[in-house]
Amino acid sequence: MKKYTLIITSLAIGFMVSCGGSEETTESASTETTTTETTETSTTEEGIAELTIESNDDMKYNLKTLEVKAGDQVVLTLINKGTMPKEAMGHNITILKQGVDLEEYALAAAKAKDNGYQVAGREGDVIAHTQILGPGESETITFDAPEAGTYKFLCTFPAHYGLMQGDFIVK
Ligand SMILES: [Cu+2]
Repeated sequence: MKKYTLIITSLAIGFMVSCGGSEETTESASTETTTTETTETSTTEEGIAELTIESNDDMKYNLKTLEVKAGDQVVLTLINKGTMPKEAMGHNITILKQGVDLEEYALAAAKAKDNGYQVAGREGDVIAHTQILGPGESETITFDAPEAGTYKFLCTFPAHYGLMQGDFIVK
């Protein structure tokens, strides 16, 4: 635990140094080596798929596909990088079960503001979803990957699904 704290601290210092200018190049370079090792050990744990997707004010995700393995525990984080108010440009990620019509679900969800833009009574159509996130907010959801196949994900904020959708692929 103590070692971990030290690594984080040196990481932060390294970051500040590298932002400060080019004088301390040698020092920040050696810090980066440590950082890489830490990242590898924390994300390659067997059976856990850690994924991060971002949303923005252009009504877009930064990824079109998310891929995991059947049987994985999925730890999915949505980060809303936008700055516009939640009421105007909020985002979520909603992963639908197979056979659920994306457009039809999106249109029904768009009317469900009081339910976080999810359709009440149709929880069985959804594998997992985050809440609607405002600017700078993030949320991590954890769920078991469904059986192998291609599933659809979307943002259910009104009128977003046209641009904000993609494939959640389970191999
Ligand atoms: Cu959205």
